[in-house]
Amino acid sequence: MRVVVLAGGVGGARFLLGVRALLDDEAARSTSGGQPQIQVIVNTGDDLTVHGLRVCPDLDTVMYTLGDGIDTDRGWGRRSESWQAKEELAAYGAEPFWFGLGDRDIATHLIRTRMLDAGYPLSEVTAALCERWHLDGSATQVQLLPMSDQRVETHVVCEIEGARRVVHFQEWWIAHHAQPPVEEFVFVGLDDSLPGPGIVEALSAADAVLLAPSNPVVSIGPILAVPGVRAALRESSARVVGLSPIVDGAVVRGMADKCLPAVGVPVTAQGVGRHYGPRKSDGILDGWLVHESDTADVPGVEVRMVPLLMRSPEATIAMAQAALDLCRG
Ligand code: FO1
Repeated sequence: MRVVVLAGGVGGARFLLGVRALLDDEAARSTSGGQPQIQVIVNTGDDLTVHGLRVCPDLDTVMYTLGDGIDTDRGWGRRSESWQAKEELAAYGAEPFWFGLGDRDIATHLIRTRMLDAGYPLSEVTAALCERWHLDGSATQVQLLPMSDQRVETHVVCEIEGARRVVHFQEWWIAHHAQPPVEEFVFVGLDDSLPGPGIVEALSAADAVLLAPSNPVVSIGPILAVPGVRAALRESSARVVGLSPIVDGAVVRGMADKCLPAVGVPVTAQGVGRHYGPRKSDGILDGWLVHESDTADVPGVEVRMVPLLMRSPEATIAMAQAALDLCRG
């Protein structure tokens, strides 16, 4: 079975652990012997350059999570991390002070930056980095596909201390705690971007396409905005099922509740489902999973209510099961 998952950072990475475990279980029980595959289309709009290093937060969060190197409390960066380099940089007065560069994490950025400078595209850099992390499950092959090899960066037009400013998403999110009211999110470089290698093929060959419970605006949004991705998804012969990131009327983690109003979408499971829209008309969804306590009427989309809190590996596997069941119709 070939499953394509569109994902951002922390929530998407956690969900992928459930998808991989489920496909491993199914492979162990089935006699067909087919090797299940997950291809993750990952948001790169969060990417930024700090201290001369190219950092890809969502790619790294997915890679570290599936490779079991993630710090599970933070949800990002490495377990058993230290911050010596960060402290030394601050002692030199080297900005930005607000970005947490961990000593172990820096090795990833050094290799990525060196390979990018040598002319390797981000997709090949990502494949090289993933070699070390052994993302495959006991039976399931896992491949990370950056949404584009061209740079696309999410910048935020917002008001800071009374002045209209445009800052990188990471600065808005980390330095300003997503507090400045957002006028607009701008995906810089989008017009010159192409779907990353393998993305159109993956969507065309998929047996199921899932939208992880990631931020619809700054994680799933940039992926769908890359010219050609949305069309390829709509043309896929697979059913497309999304999982609501708004659970029990609230955001589980992250800042989707600060992002959705900026694009005029209510912070509800129904609002996000309607924002994605039915594939039968000009949207992208065939199915939409909402939490058991939420209601959602999304015309043209089959809605099911299931537990959507990833409280345990079993709960996450059950979510993946519900999503694939809805894909299988
Ligand atoms: N998030 C923070 O809240 N503070 C940080 O200092 C921080 C540093 C950081 C470094 C590398 C990385 O891969 C992620 C990092 N994050 C940090 C998380 C990141 O901002 C978010 O996970 C995503 O970009 C939003 O989905």
